Amino acid sequence: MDDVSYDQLRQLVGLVDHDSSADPFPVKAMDAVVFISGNATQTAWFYQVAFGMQLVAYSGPETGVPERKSFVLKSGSARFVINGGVKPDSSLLDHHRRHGDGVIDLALEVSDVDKCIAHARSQGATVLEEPHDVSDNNGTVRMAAIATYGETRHTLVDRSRYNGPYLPGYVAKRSTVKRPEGAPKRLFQAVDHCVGNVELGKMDYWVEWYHRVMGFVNMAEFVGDDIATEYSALMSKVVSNGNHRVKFPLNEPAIAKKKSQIDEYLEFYDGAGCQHIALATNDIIGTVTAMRNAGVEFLDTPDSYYDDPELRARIGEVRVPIETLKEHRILVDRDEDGYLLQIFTKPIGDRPTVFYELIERHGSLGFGKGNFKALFEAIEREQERRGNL
Ligand code: TYF
Ligand code: FE
Repeated sequence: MDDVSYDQLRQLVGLVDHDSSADPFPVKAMDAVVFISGNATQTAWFYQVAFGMQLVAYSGPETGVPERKSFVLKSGSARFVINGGVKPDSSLLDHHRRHGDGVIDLALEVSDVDKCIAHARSQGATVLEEPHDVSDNNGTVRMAAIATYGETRHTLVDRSRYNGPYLPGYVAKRSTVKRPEGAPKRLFQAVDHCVGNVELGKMDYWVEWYHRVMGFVNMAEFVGDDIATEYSALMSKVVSNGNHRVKFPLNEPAIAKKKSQIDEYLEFYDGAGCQHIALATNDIIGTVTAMRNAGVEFLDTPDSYYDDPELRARIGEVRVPIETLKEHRILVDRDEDGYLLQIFTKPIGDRPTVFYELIERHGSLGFGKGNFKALFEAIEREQERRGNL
């Protein structure tokens, strides 16, 4: 898988052993995170400069697609596709007018598109695109699509008979951006999880939908009533495929003392959608340093977080001194399986909607539950600065 081995992925995203032969909707991996941008040309440049991604493929007016431009970027096994409208009547621009920059498609790699669609349909899912083949001289891809929360979709892709740079119709295209001296070769190796924000009262509906339609299972970590009213202002559950390669936390707003960050998202995105993408790195310090040097802004964590003796006792030994984590504002959490390091960017676009997480796992299969209090307080400080609290 693009020079990220299964063993590396096991550590990076916390895989568990799973026999998928009886799965009703077997999912191999994320195929791509697909975005709409108000300016794909410049957004593709942003991901190369600030996220160190490599441009690998392109389609647009020059390749016979007059209505839109699509840039395909990679970092290890992670693939992003950035779409922008060219023709004023492009349907992409209608989506962008309403939601702004964001994720339109969490595309999944599957080995049997027809089997997945048959199962999804039998469970009441909305089929947006029937299974069909697309071909060029690099081979054939079988694809289909189903609707998930909001106006987000899951395209299903079987690329086992294809060896082009992305999909038929795309041409190979290389980055002209040079990696800064001393920066890591790659800033991240995989997508760890993709989080959906859904409307109040809809979280359990979507958790159940992922069980029923895609055979996903619940992961242990959740934010319940107790944490929600105390400080998080959100409820959250996590669903994943059998081996945890694909993990989808789902958040809904909670009625708490302050306006929920999820309500802020739903207001500015104008509905349910993808909130954050967590990127797995094996060198979070190198990654954060390179991204900060390129101008990416991260949430700030107060000194008191690092000076808290309870935290220090709970965390024990991690691969770097706590002082180093403090210097970079990286959060740390430990559970029975191991520990993880994580940090969150501020929203990356104009609207307070989509942001990123960097995560370095050392055995932990969690999502940083021990950091929720510090994290949600940091998010609320930003909400306040935006005048949305
Ligand atoms: O994905 C997760 O569940 C963690 C925790 O606005 C989290 O990263 C949840 C909500 C949020 C930020 C982080
Ligand atoms: Fe996360």
